[in-house]
Amino acid sequence: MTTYFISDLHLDPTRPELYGLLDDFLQGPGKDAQEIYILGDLFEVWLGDDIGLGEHQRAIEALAKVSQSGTALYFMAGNRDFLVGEAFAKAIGCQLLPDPTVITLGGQRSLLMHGDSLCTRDYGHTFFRAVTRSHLFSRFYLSLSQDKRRSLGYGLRRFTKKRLAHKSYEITDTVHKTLCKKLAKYNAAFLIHGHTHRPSISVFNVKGELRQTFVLSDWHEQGNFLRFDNDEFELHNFS
Ligand SMILES: [Mn+2]
Repeated sequence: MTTYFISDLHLDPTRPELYGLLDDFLQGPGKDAQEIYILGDLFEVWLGDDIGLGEHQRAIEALAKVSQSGTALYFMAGNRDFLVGEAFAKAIGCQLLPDPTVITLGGQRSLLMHGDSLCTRDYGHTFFRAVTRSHLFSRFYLSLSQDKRRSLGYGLRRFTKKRLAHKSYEITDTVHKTLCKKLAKYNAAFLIHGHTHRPSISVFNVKGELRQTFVLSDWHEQGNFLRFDNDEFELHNFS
């Protein structure tokens, strides 16, 4: 079984080259994928399926083609596209996954997350996450007109971008203690996540057992993926 993990493409209609990079991945390095896990922030912003499916049509069609050809697609939402819904899942032919999700890789329990919930030093985001990830919030937001959702959504993005520029490296990074707690709680050998845009592979000891963490990169001039096959992980950039 050849499995790929990608995240943080931040697809944005004002940056068409990113859609090109997704096409390159699906027709290039990801061509032999039997499974593709998308671990959040596939889109820079998702304002509801009715808006998003139109705005990101190019990516929707590319992903639908892949699932139609027999590759299993899985999608976990990130902090920018958490309003992805059933219409999106149907359009690309994927299964929506909760955050976190445990899967088995080479017989080992593997924890998949977007990663923002590991940044527990970022109180601002932790609060924002708690408020916006409630059913009440999404019901309210999705009941607004498309125009209202656009102005609120883009306004919020401008606000969070400005805030992020003032946050320190430590605040926006994952917290080691939180990470260890999660690995222990889910009894997982591996943790795979994105969000921080700080690609790395690290090994450490949690309660006497070695655990391994894989952090995916965001996509800009280059794309990035983690590949698992024959009990081996490879973290790669491509362009
Ligand atoms: Mn994120």
